[in-house]
Order: sequence, then structure tokens, then C-alpha cells
Amino acid sequence: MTGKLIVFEGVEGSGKTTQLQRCLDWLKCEGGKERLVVVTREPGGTSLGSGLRQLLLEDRHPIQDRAELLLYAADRAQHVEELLKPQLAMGAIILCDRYTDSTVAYQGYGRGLSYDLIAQLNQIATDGLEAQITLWLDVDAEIGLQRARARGVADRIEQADIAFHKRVQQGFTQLAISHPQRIVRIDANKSEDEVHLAVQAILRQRLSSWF
Ligand code: T5A
Repeated sequence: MTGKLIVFEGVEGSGKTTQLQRCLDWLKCEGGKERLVVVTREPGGTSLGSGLRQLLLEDRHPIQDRAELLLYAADRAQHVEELLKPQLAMGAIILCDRYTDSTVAYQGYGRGLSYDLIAQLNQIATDGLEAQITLWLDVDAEIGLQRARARGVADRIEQADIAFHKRVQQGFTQLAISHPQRIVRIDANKSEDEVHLAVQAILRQRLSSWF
């Protein structure tokens, strides 16, 4: 595959969506000149995924933890085959809001499901497709939740208690320790501009080594 998969990860309100959009604008005008740049997200990067996203985030039905895990895996399997693999084959730079680490952090550390089971499901869902780089926007879980909740109604997962979100945070910390080559930590407690400059600096370096 000639394209590159760049993933943004972090707790609720860590600023992924904001930074991903700013990164897209930046890549379009300088960093990724003449390259196809695609923005996507999990859950919800495909038509099937949009429906699964609604089920997962709206508070309409009670969802058991293993059912939740399988719904995220189904979203990912569809996303990988329908969008990620074909776009990477065309040479795209893909900016993806969340990927496999979110499942380890939320369903593993947050819900307490088996890490082995999650690793197996991630393997099945991705067919082995890994990110070239994961930008972990590391913000204090309480600050992130405040930012997310300030926007209005909290979704099903944002409604979980602070202890859950702190376990998720711990999950991302452990993942970064376990995968130092792939995961780059960015201090997301800083201002939007400062975070954007940090993202730019890392990607500028990577882009020049890739292309
Ligand atoms: N999930 C997902 C799982 O449980 N398992 C999985 O396998 C996967 C893939 C997805 C949910 O699904 C869960 C995780 C999530 O709970 P979502 O809506 O995509 O749902 O949730 P988030 O990804 O958390 O989206 P958010 O919009 O809540 O957070 P973002 O994208 O990190 O933050 P953003 O950019 O929208 O910013 C939030 C607010 O903060 C402000 C912004 O203006 C905005 O108002 N902000 C800042 N304020 C101050 N300083 C900064 N540096 C700021 N950056 C942004």
C-alpha cells in the first residue's frame, strides 16, 4: 500500500476532531501537496458505520459490554475494507479519528474486557492493517470531559463516570509505553494553536521521511 494511515487518539474532548480538521487544512496547502488527503473516523466512517455510530452513542438501548465491543469491531471491519484499504491503495494520506487503540483503552481498560479477546478482534477487524503513526492527544480526563460536556448533551459514553474515563486515560498511557515507535504523545492541555504546531512539527518530519 502506498498511502499512509495517520490516527488521532485520546480521551473525550482531547481535541482530536479540532486538530484533525486543522491538519487537513495544513496538509492541503503545504504538508501534503499534490497528495490525496482523506478524513474519516471510527465509529462512523462508512454508511453502515453511521448507523452503528448512532446505536453506540445514542442512549436508546442498553448495550452489554461484549455487544459494544462487537459493534465497534463490526464498524472497523467495514471501514477497513470499504474505505481504508482502497484509499491507501490509491496513495491517500488518511487522517482517522480513532482506531484500534480506542478499543483497547475503552473496552479493555474502561470496561474491563479481556485484552486478548480485544487483540483478536482488532486483528480480525483490521485484517492486520496498522497505522503508520498514532498521534495521542494527551489531556487530563477531567478537562477533556469538561470541554466535551460544555458543548451540550453528553453521549452514552461521555455519560460514564469519571473513574471510567480515568481508566481509559490510563489505557492510552500504557499503550504509548508499549508502542513507542508508533504512538507519539502530544500535550493536549495546551491551547489549540500550540497543539496544532506540535502536530505539524511531527508530521512534517514524518512526511519528509515517507515521500
Ligand atoms: N469508542 C470509539 C470506543 O469506546 N471504542 C472504540 O473502539 C472507538 C473507535 C466516539 C466514542 O466512541 C468511543 C470513544 C468515544 O466515546 P466521538 O463523538 O467520536 O465518539 O467522541 P470523541 O472522539 O471523544 O469526540 P469529541 O468531539 O468528544 O472529542 P474530540 O474530537 O477529541 O474533541 P474536539 O476537537 O471535538 O473538541 C472538544 C471541545 O473542546 C474544544 C473544542 O473547541 C470543542 O468545543 N477544544 C479545546 N479547548 C481548549 N483547548 C484546546 N486545546 C482545545 N481543543 C479543542
